[in-house]
Amino acid sequence: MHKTLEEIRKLPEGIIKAQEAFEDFTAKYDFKLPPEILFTGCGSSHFLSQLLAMATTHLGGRGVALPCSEILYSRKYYPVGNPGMLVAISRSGETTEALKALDALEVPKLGIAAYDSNLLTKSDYTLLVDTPEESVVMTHSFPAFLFAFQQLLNHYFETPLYDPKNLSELSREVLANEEYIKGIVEEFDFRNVIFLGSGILYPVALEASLKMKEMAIFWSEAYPTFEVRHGFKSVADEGTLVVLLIDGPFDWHEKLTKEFKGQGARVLTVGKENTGADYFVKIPELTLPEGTALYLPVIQLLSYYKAVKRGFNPDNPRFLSKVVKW
Ligand code: F1P
Repeated sequence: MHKTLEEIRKLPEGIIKAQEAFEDFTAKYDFKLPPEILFTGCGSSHFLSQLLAMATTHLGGRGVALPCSEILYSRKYYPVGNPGMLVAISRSGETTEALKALDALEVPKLGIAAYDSNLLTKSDYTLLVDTPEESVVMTHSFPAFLFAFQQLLNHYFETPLYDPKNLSELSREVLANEEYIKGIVEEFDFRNVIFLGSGILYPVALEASLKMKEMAIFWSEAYPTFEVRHGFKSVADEGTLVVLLIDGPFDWHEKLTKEFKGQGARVLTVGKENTGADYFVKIPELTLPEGTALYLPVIQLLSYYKAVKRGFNPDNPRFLSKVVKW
């Protein structure tokens, strides 16, 4: 079996590891999380930085996210302001740009990694989430890092903590859709895919699009949900799969589903209720942002099975390496 599939399936344990990392962190450090935080990372870790920035803003703080390279070379063009902290995310903890980004700003630094690594050595505060992965692409560590930091946010903003056991169990329910997701890929040989998500689900759509490219070497795009109607939808025809990542559906989601079906595209809705789509994967009843981690295995499995269908080895993706150094 591919290592990548094994790693995707480890999410339930990953959530528990994330909780342990959170508890270790709060036991180790006595500090207050500043309300203005700049988040950074590269690739998947950058999309995660966007999620964490949104989760921070949602709780009343101000989260801004930038890719590491933009912090290094072009930060004057962004509303970086005077952050109280830089949070740098890197699964490996060894990505060159992430290490350099830590040196670029004179503010307290918090590093998040899956390994005891240079990123953590360079950070003032370290969140080590014990989710090392054999997959080249980032899999269960992504939602695990997300959950660990969400707990930190809840702790410091004094909002109720999420229940790790519940989320872990619910992630098993989502993973139980594996055969169904495989069936979609087998039944519909789509030739492009568009991922749509709004708010905190938009970075999930971006991560989904990256997963498709990394694992399946397959063209994919991602948009804030309704933005797709403004020109981009022209590419969606009978060869297209539109993946609609939603929380609660409302009439606009149903209208959008109809619109794409009218163009001949097929729609996969991932959320609490179907929108009249061709395919539907149910995400258990958790409000966002708490339930955000539950969408990740769906988009990871979709990309994994598309890679297998196209004859690629997801454990050894073309032109990619596990750690990007320069
Ligand atoms: C960042 C990253 C991954 C990507 C690829 C190369 O790694 O860009 O997001 O999937 O494997 O590295 P990291 O800084 O999170 O270790």
